Amino acid sequence: MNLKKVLTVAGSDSGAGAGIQADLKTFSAMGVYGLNVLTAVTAQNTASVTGIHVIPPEFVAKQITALFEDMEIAAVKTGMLVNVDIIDAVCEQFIRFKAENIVVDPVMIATSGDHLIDEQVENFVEAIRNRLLPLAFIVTPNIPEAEILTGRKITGIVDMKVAAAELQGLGVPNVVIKGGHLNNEDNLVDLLFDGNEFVEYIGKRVLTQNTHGTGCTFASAVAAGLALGKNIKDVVGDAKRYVSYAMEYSYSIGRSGGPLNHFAGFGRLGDDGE
Ligand code: PXL
Repeated sequence: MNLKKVLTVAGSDSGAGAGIQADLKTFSAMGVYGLNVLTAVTAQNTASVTGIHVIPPEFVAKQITALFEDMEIAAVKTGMLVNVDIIDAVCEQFIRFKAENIVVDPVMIATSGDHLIDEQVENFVEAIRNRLLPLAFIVTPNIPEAEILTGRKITGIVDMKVAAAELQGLGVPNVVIKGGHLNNEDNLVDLLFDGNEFVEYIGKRVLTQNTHGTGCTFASAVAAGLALGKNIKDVVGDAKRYVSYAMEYSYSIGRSGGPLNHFAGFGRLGDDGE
């Protein structure tokens, strides 16, 4: 059977809009088999994160080991990694099992503004830059994350290119910076740098407050595309279109930003987001 297996190493969102839940829905929608390793369980709804229960790093490693010992994994996505000890444990297992097609979503702050790391930011950033990124195939920061990772202010496409080139210099072959947080126009630009050229993906801004889980969904769609053997330029374009469509038909549930409709376009499930 040629079913591709894709692993997410991330946190659980009890509201099921982001984290592991968004990742598994994305994998299912894209026709790959999703595996999941939990780093943390969050108590959260559409409005805020009210608690984080961290999984011990040894147990994160144990989950990864159980999966790689059993099957071939075509791509891996990392999301909420919480602290440096978990980053180290995850890197160690990725090296041990020669994990391929690693997609790093450098999650630090939730859409709601709540912190998802339990660590000094400088130490966390140092571990992502120097230990995780050299193992990765692509990193997918949004503007605030790219600013934290590079220490540079990003106000437009020129700054995005400088930041992307700097991150690529850390040893990750591909960098995509998502431009959604530059809220100056109707159109927004995501930028891919593959070490040779910059590719700009221009999309229409989807006017919705239901953006919970967009970053997780984008990175998971990238991982699924890589697992299916597509080239990186197509993978990024497809992931962007997938997220936009899921936002267009998103669900207005809860009192704040609702979740995406990961199955928009799948017949009745995607009717109207009601
Ligand atoms: O979008 C970042 C993110 C990642 N992981 C978990 C989250 C969120 C945002 O809410 O809850 C578990």
